[in-house]
Amino acid sequence: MFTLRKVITYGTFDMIHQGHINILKRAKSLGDYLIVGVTSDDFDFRRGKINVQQSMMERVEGVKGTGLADQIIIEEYEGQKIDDINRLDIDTFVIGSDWKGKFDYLSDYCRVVYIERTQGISSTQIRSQHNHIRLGLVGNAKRLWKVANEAVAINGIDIVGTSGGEHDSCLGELPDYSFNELIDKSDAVFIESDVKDRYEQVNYALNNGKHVLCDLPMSIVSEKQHELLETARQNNCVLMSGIKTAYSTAYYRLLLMVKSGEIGDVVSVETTCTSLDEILKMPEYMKNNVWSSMDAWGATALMPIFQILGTNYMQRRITTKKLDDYFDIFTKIDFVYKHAVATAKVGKGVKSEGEMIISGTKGYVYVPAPWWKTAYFEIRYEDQNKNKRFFYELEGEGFRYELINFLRAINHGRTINYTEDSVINEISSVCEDVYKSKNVEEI
Ligand code: C2G
Repeated sequence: MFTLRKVITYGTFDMIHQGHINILKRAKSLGDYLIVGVTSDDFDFRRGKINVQQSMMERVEGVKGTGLADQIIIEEYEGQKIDDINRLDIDTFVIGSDWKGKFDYLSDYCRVVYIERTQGISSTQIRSQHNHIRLGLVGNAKRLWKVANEAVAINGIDIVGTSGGEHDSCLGELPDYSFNELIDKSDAVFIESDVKDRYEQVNYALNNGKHVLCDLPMSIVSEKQHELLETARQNNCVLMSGIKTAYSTAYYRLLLMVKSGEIGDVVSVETTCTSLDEILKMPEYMKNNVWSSMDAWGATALMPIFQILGTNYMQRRITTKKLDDYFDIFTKIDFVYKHAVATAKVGKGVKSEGEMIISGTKGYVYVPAPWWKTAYFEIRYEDQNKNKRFFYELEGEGFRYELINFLRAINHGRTINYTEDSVINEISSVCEDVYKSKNVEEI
C-alpha cells in the first residue's frame, strides 16, 4: 500500500525570495506531500522577530504563490511543532542550516533534516534595501529616549538625530539639530513635542514632503487638525497618529472581539487614565514643561470610545478641574449616544484606577490598570465559567509597534487603519473645548 510521505517546514517567509523557494523545493523533494507552517504575527512578535514587513495573510499568499506547498498551516505557539508532527503524521521535518542543532529534539517524533541555507540572500537584506528610512525625533528628551531605545531594534530605521532633546544626557549620542535642520536630514519624523508646538512642526514637515508620526491632538485648534490630514494627502505623505495603545496586539484584538459581537451590543464604554506629577507643588517655571491631563491622556482615553461607538453622539458633557486657564488636573467627559453611553476620565495631579470597562448585552470586557499598556484582558459573562482571559506580550512601552506600522505605511503606501481620520478629528475637537474652556463646566 502506498503511504504518503509527508514533509513539514516552518518559517516567516517575509517577502518571499529565492532562498525560501530553494528550501521549499528541497523539502518537497524529500517526500510526496509538503506542509508549510507560516508563523502568525503574534508568534513572530513574541519570538523577537519584530521587523517583519508583510502581514501573515500576505506571507501565506507568498508561500501559496510558489505552488510548492500542498498545505499551509499557521504556527502560533512555542511547542506547536511536536503537536503538528503527531497530528499530521509527518515523516520529515525540514529547516535551514541556520537552525542546525536547534530542532534535534524533534527526532524523537520524525526524521529531522537541516538543509544548507542559500547564501547571499535574506529577508533582512531585502528589508534594509527597501525600507531604509532616516527618522528624526522631535520633542522632550525624556520621552524621546524611550522611543530611541525601541527604534534601534527595528531594521530599516536609522535615527538621524533629535530636535529639542539637548538638555538630556540620555540622548547624548544622538546629535541635536534645529527643527528645520532635522527635517532636512530626515525622511520621516516622530513628533512628541508640546501640544502648542505641534501644528507648526507637522505642517512644516508635511510641506517638505516628510512623513509624520505625531501624538494627538496635533493642534490645539481642531480645524487645523482637519487641515493637516488634508495637507498630508495632498503631499502624498503618511500622517499617522501616535497613540501607541492603538498599535498593541492585545488592544487591537480586543477591538475586533468587541466589534464582532463577543459581548453583544455595547451599551457603555468607560476609560480612566491618570498620573501624578505632583504638579500642584511645582514651582511656576516648571509647570510649562508638564503636560496637562488632556495633553497627556485625552487622546488615549477617548480613542476606544470613538473606535467602538463612533463619533456621532448626541450629547457631550465635559467637567474639568483646572489649575489655570489651560492646565486641567482632572477632566471627565461624558457622551450620550442613541443606544449607548461613554465616559472618559483623565487626571494629571489626581490619581484613580486606570482601567477600562466595556459593557454589553451579553457580557463585558475588563482591562485592568494600566489598560493603555494592554497586555492582558478578560471577557466576563454572567456565568463565570464562561469567562475568557487573553494574554499578549507587549515589548517595552509599545513604541516599536507604532514605529513598525509607520515604516510599513511609508514603504507600502498602505497600512491597517488603526485610528481613522474621523476619530483623530473628534479627539481634537474635545481637546479644543477643554483647552479653551468652551462648553465645559469647571469645578
Ligand atoms: N532560508 C534559506 N535560505 C535563505 C533564507 C532562509 O534556506 N537565504 C530558510 C530558513 O533557514 C528557514 C526558511 O527558509 O528554514 C524560512 O526562513 P525565515 O522566513 O527566515 O523563517 P525562520 O525565522 O527561519 O523560521 O521556528 C522556526 C521558524 O519557524 C523558522
